[in-house]
Amino acid sequence: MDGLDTLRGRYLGAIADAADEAALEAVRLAALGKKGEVSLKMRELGRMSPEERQSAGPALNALKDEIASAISAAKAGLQDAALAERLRAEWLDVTLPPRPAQTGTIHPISQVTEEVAAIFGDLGFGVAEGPQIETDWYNFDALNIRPEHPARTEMDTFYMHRAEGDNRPPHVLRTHTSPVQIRAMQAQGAPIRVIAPGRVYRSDFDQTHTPMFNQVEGLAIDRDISMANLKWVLEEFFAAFFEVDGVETRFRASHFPFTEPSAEVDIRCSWAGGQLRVGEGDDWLEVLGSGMVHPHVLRSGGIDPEQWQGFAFGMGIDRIAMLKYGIPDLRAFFDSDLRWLRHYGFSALQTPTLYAGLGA
Ligand code: 2U9
Repeated sequence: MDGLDTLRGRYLGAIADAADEAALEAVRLAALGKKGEVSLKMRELGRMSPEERQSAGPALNALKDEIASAISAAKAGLQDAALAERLRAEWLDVTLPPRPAQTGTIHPISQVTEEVAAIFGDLGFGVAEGPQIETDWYNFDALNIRPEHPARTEMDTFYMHRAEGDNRPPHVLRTHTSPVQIRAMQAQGAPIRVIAPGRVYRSDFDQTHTPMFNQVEGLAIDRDISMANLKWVLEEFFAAFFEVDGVETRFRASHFPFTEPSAEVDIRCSWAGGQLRVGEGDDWLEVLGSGMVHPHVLRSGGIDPEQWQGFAFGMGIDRIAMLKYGIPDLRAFFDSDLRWLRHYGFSALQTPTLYAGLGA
């Protein structure tokens, strides 16, 4: 059959020149595809005399097989080359020494936040989070803090700038994490047990106050929760946090707009030799504010105070971190001084858990 040698030469050449699998596939279609040149020639066989067909048929079949096997061989060659290139590029020296030891540390505030979450998690509390920029409703009104309350003045609260004509409600940097718990009550309803750790902002700066600090608040609402449950939870918490067998608490009557009755809570301690020991001695350390959630506040969270009641508390994370880890100056928390962080920081590989030790 005429032209078979030409076809053979052209396609075997194209196969040898194909640089990748896509090019090979193009050659296959051009030769052996439905409308490929070899396939069209096969169709011509039908129109030939039996004698012609007898010689052309085997020749065409042989050409078809030769092209097909040349394509397979070229494909295998390309795949081998690709694998060899990958092996060359992804080469790994397993005898290299390990990277130098980690130099970064976990900030004591992050560490203590994790410790607090681990302890309250064990007591059945979830962790809730919320925005740091809040409406004045969530930060104040929902918490029964009236418009004339001094905490709402610009002396104490950072108000977000409002352009003239902006009719949105005033926004503030949250002054406590309580709005998180209002949002949690609205989202989950009762019963509920959550803690809300996070950054809060007050316009205050001196030796013992920074304009941003960290708080953790807790909330437990159920049918018959009382101050007795609060006392037990707090004593469990402080014993676990300070890693001692037991801690006695002392409740002193106080007043907050969001709780009624309210109490400030002290823990028994000793300062013998200038060193704090929690759970022993004759001194008392004020650590916390607390109380039974005010009915108005439950209503703000969409919870019926005729059906549900519960306790809430709040404490400064920075303060309990200073007490536990003997950190003398609050402002050092926010200096980003690497020497300080190396000294007071924690290993990233030691997550606080109750079974492996909190601050180990
Ligand atoms: C809801 C209802 C009530 C949280 C509470 C305190 C008392 C308190 C201070 C401790 C030191 C703030 O960081 S601090 O300056 N907090 O005394 N906080 S009761 O009460 C709530 C919270 C949320 C819905």
